[in-house]
Amino acid sequence: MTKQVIWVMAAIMAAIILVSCHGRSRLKANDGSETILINQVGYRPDASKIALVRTDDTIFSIIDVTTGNSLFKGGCGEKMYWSYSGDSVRKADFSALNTPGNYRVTTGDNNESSYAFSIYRGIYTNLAKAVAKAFYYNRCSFDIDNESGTIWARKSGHPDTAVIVHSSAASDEHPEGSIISSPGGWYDAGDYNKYVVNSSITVYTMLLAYQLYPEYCRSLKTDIPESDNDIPDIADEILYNLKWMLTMQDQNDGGVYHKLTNKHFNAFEMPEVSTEPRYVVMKSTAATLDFAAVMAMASRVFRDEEVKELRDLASTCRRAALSAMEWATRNPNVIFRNPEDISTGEYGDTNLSDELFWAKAELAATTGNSLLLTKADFNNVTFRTPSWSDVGMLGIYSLALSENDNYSPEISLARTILKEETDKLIAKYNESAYNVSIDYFHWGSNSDVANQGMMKLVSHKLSDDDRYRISAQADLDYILGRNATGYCFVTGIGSLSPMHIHHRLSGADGVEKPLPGFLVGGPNLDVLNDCMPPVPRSPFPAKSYTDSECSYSTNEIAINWNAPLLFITVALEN
Ligand code: 9MR
Ligand code: 9MR
Repeated sequence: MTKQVIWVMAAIMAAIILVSCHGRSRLKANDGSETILINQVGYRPDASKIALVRTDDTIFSIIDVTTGNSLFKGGCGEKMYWSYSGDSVRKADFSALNTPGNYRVTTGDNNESSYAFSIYRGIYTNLAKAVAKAFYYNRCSFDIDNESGTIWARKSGHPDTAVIVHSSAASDEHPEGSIISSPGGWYDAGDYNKYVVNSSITVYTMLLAYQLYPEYCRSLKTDIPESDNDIPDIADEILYNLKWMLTMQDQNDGGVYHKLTNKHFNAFEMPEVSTEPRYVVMKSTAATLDFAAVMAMASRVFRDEEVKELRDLASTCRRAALSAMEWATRNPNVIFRNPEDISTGEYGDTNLSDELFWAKAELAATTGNSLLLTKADFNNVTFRTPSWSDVGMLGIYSLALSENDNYSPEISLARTILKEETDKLIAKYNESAYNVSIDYFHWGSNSDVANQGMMKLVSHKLSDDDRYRISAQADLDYILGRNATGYCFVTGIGSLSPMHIHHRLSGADGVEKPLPGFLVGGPNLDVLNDCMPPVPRSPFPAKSYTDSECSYSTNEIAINWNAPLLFITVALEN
């Protein structure tokens, strides 16, 4: 036999084996061609449960994975086109099935089958744990030991105890080239730098989860070195970054350095060999206002804790917030731009009205001092789904959730705005073929979905309106696989999840599996040439994703993307 004949026969054999695999009649091509899209983790018994079917079948079944029995049959909804994915889907609603178990969705004569998923109470505990623990894996200046880090144990790097003051950050007390100490905190993303703007929304989001779902957050064990102390693990994790943030404030004037960074993005190497000099760069108004906001929030959340360390920290944070606000009042428009010799992430933002509003709202909610915020402060701010550059809505959350007689009119205005914006999302969700509110796809689109879910859940907390919870569940479903790519977008979770994330720690550690619990940025069309030579990508924004290490615009991970996922996971488990 010639070589070619042997190859052809081997290919036919492989195809036969694949086709005969029980319960999975199609080879999953990992190219967005899955015919049944499903949340690959699963649901609580009382949740709404909807899969999306891409075939023309009008009937679907839910099959018990262990027995092969069909437990539920339903009709698929009407075929609906989604312009963002360029395809049509039908909804398969099996919300009525609430018996705990492990299942698949099948259609037709069971010739199409989804990935497996489960139904039970506590379904999201593993997910919440993984998503929270991802922050631990991204700790800077920290040894990830065998006990907590398992196969991802690694040496510490970037001690950041001798950080150089960049010329852009020079002051009389800290001239260019002088040294400050700023250890700890999380690496921002796939890179090894630390940015105050992005840290702020991240920490706020985690603090809000901790504040709104205290019992669950206190009970969640993430197996970190601090797990045995008397502070809940999520709070310990938050503290790791909060304490770093405090070191980014110049004690002489209250201003906050925008970032702590290498001059340029470094290679995909482990932290301990990544020894280029580190700099603090320029104080900025955005960083200082965001810092003021998150410090005010931290102070409010921790001041009533039993543990004295947390109460003391609350006082420190309050002072830090107030002095930051004073700096920002004196320097209202210091816009950050990368200095010529620095090329790492910019987190540049020219519109600071939302940052100012957020800081005022947090300080008002924390101090109750009636002079800090008026209704006029709401003017000129566009309130919408939050992102690192758009933080006005975070101030709305805090005000809407607070009670203070000094601020009754502002609080009720905040509640109105929150309801209006959430209802807009619900209207979009009701119209959407893919059962989501998202109708824009940018770098980090998955975090926009998660942040929309978070907005719905904050609204649910205030109103108990079940439409909000159901729609937030749909956002989590999207992230966990019910999207146009068919990927569960969280590493280590689900049946098809990213393996080649743009993450220096995962790329350089020699371990095949990426670090678990990270949400990738997700599909968008913002940058199509991050991979060279280019990797083929769909022209449709909701499908334009590639599980390739080079694709920083679709397959990087970031702390501000994980945080809202943690929030919705924790909230939906409650
Ligand atoms: O690794 C960097 C990632 O964290 C950033 O989000 C991204 C965009 O700023 O840039 C990545 O670094 C790339 C750099 O921009 C261009 N040269 C290749 C670098 C690694 O892929
Ligand atoms: O998340 C950021 C995204 O909104 C921007 O479009 C993009 C380009 O400016 O930068 C993203 O943030 C990256 C940061 O600049 C550097 N660390 C990695 C971040 C995630 O890709």
